[in-house]
Amino acid sequence: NPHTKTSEAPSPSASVAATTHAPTTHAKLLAWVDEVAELCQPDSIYWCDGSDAEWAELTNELVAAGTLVRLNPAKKPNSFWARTDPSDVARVEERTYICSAKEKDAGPTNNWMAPDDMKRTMRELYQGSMRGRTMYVVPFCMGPLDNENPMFGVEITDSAYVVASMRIMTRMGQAVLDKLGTDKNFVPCLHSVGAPLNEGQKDKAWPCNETKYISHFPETREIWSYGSGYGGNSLLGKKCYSLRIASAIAKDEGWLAEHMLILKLTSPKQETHYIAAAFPSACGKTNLAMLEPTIPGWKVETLGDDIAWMRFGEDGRLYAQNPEFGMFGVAPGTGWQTNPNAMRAIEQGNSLFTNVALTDDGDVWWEGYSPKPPAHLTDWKGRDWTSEAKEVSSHPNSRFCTPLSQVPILANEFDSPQGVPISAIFFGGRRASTVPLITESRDWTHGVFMGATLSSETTAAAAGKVGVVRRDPMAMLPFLGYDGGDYFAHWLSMQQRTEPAKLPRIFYVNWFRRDDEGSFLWPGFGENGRVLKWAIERIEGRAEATETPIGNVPAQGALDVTGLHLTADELEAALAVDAEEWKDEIPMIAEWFGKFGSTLPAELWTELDALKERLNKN
Ligand code: GTP
Ligand code: SPV
Ligand code: MN
Repeated sequence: NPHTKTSEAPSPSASVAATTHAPTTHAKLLAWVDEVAELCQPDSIYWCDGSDAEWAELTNELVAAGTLVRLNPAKKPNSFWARTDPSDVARVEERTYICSAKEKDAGPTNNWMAPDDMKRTMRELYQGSMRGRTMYVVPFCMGPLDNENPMFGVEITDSAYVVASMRIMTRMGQAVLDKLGTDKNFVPCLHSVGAPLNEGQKDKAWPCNETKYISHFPETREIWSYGSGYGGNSLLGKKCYSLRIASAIAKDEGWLAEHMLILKLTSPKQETHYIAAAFPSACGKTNLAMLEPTIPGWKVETLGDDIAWMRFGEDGRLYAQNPEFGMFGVAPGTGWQTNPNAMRAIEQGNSLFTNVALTDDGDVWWEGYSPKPPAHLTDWKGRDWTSEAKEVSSHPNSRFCTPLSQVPILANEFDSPQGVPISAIFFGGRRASTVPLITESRDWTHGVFMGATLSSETTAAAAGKVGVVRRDPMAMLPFLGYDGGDYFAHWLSMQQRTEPAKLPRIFYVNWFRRDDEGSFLWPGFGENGRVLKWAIERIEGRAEATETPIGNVPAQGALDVTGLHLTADELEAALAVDAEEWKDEIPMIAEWFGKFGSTLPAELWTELDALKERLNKN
């Protein structure tokens, strides 16, 4: 084994001392690593330094273990293909818990268990869970290391796949330990796949456990994850830290941790605006973040594709920063026609591909990668696949994991400790009917109402039924670290934290409205630049809008459709506000708000009443 291990003789019962050869003197960290080693009983402990040599060793080991297959370097250099256990393919919302001291603080949208009960339950599961395995210590930082207050984490995991993924997704390794010094705070993140190995037992290519817990302790800022090796369940810097724990920190400190992309938009006149957008999982964030506008002279640059942390700057504006360092993007649908910039990033290699298909010449493929599939593939379950196959070649939630530095249109400000001032916030979901292409909110409170009532059809990004309409407030339903009513109040409170005129303008979009035949009414992707243009021109007071009961929509002729092959009827259908359809939403929204009881801000009930009144006048 090429690793520097801190213990030589593995024995199932003896724990290994973390302090021996540890590359840090951080007492709290060392004590925690010791405590976890004692509990999980790994064969050895390995401290990750984040070096290229370490990546090479880890990926070699994962190839030897059968977890990864090295792709053809002529196609995807330094890249690998992974197949998960077929049961471990997405986030598990049913098994995700917010363990606040009081149940009411987790709110009606989260699973809850008392912290002590959860810890007792999980300690039993962790007992000896790393036997026969290496315990990796992964120091990481969410956001630039040069931030005034860097947000540190340390993930302990028994999965080398997780370590390799964390190296792409976060700033990770020795530089983080150096910045942590001897006493800086960090969020301890414990992860085990829950598959201990007995003496001589052969490992599986994708070890995991049927029992899964993704647990968060918002008050003590801790994360405990067990049983899954997949994405948001195991890369604990992502959803667990940067959204669930960070949202709780943000509420205490007066900022926002959101499920949002961040992009920079430059007009032909060289005016720049930064836009943040919250869409539920698999509803278009990565694609919008990397957009290539079809309208001449407009340019998009990428800052983030999944998470935005927004804090007030000295000038009273909201500044956003992407805490991540890589993309964990939905593979199906990503192709040269839809998202050429993602393809350019992937082409450079240095990526992990999970649950996509493998071509015979050692490349990856998925539905939408190219117009025609190769004659033969190995599908995500490892079976022979041809276009005659009954099932798709790639799991609908298959993913590419790629460094953001490889995005050719990455904005220079990506690494800026100040972040970027946000001009507009977009909310959006996947709705086949009712919701128009774009609506501008009347004011901040109305915009918060739009976010709080966001609805979307469920996708393959989470285990469970696909295509069911549910409320997903601010696209944060699975990621709220505290009570949703308190979260809405926190959003409303932004008006008291600055001059309201300095807050971003809020819009609501829907790329997914369909016609009677079930086809998308709006072509989407690069054409979404037209919608961004209208929003920015609204902010600058240059575009016309029509008032409707639900907000302002583009006036006739205000949306730039030059060169777009869309009939007047199709455009009208994409933009239409049907009062009858919206009246049907009212009881659903009332039921949704009713769930929150006394923590739902009265302003939101007032907004609902006002909407009802406007619809009835119509
Ligand atoms: P997460 O990573 O799960 O948070 O997803 P995301 O919000 O980043 O979604 P992503 O951009 O990966 O898109 C998900 C799916 O929606 C992909 O299959 C895309 O091809 C598809 N999609 C994205 N934008 C559009 C659009 O404008 N129109 C249509 N019709 N489909 C889109
Ligand atoms: C999402 O589901 O919103 C994702 C993928 O971005 S995961 O990392 O699995 O959460
Ligand atoms: Mn996401």
